[in-house]
Amino acid sequence: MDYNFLKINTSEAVCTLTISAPKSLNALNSNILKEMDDFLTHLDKDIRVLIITGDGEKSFVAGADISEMQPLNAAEGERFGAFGASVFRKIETLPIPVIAAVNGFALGGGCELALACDIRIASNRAKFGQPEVGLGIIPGFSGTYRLAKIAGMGVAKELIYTGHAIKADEALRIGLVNAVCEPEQLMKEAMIMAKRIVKNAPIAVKYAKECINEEYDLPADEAIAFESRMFGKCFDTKDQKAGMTAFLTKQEAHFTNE
Ligand code: CO8
Repeated sequence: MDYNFLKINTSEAVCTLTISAPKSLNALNSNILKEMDDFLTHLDKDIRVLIITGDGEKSFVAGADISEMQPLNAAEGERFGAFGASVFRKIETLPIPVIAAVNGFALGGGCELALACDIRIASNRAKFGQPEVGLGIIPGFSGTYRLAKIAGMGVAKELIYTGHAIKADEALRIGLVNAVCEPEQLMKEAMIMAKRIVKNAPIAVKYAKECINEEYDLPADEAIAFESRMFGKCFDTKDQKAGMTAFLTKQEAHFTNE
């Protein structure tokens, strides 16, 4: 599929996906969501970290496209929401870490996109918010679910009921983002984080993501048992032997993703 709204750049196993619809501040319409879905479905197996960002200096993603949503009826609204949610779920369950590099407005669906990523790094110009109730709707790309998980129920209720947007430093304070930096440093910081991940054993990173995602909703005993099973599976990999042998022989580990 040819992409009209996505720019893709891969370097040293790190892929950067830039959402590009500058006229609408990268608002997500169904064509962009379809392109993202296709991109995620066909992501090259050699990619070890995905960075998602928005084109331009002003906006990460300014939400779902309001002009496309305005005429929808209930069934169409549900379909649009469910499709966007399924694309974001693909991001959340991708077998590699995904970093959101939030360069500007992350509002509505844009905030929800960032929430679906594993790690969020923001420029100090970024703004986060869920303004949906001011438009007569609620967050529809799983924001009511993930915002409460990531920032806590009290924060989620405040942000969603008020529609108030917060700056990056406040997002950092409430745990919505992992780090804040100068705008010029954003992609560099995201790349530093990505490379820290890439140097580790890929299967172990994949299992760690699966554990953290799966265990969150499980009762303690089931979560601990799940981790034990995944921990055991690591010993079936060549990379476990390579990593531990390298440590014991005081050499650098070379992982082969096996
Ligand atoms: N949708 C469509 N167009 C948009 C959007 C958007 N979300 N955001 C900005 N644009 C367009 C503007 O209409 C404008 O277009 P034009 O130049 O043709 O008038 C252009 O982008 C530039 O925007 P502004 O002139 O408004 O730029 P400002 O710097 O003055 O303001 C803001 C920037 C604050 C980001 C402002 O544009 C804004 O408030 N945008 C809307 C933000 C918003 O409400 N987002 C939430 C949308 S709802 C949502 O995301 C729900 C997700 C779940 C969907 C479930 C499906 C059913």
